[in-house]
Amino acid sequence: MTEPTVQRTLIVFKPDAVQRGIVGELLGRFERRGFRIVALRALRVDRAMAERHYAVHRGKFFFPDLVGTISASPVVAAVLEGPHAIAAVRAMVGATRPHEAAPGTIRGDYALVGLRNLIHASDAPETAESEIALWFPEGVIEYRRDVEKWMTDEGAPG
Ligand code: FUP
Repeated sequence: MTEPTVQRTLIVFKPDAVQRGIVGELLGRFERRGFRIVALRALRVDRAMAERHYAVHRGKFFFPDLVGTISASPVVAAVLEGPHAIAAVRAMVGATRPHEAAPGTIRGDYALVGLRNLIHASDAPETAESEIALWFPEGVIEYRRDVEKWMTDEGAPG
């Protein structure tokens, strides 16, 4: 088989996830799926950082709420790496409006309303690259795990 595209994507567990004490549980979903954690940090987001992160939404009516919500309390950010990571992680996160998110997704299993949607995930290769640079200016680590051959096509027949 042809090797699938390995991508990196940024996820941020927002203040509601940290305050509810479910970051580990949610991060575990991505680990179990097979993604490698290549960066991880807990931090407070100040207004300037929040405004840069949400720059595409600047000017929209909900922009002040977005900035206020993500800077209200600490967050946990991570970079995940794996095949088709950007789309696969977005699918695991679920629809932006939690009441519309499918059961089985993070938002569909844990969230109900708009600004309390627990997690951010990059939505495209360009945004993933710029968001990773914003949240992890020191860069990410590179490694492989021995279990990789049992979780990818690598080493499998065919
Ligand atoms: P998502 O990538 O699913 O988090 O969605 P977006 O990046 O489009 O939106 C970022 C945040 O803006 C979401 F967490 C929810 C919020 N939002 C609103 O509050 N109202 C809207 O109409 C759209 C987004």
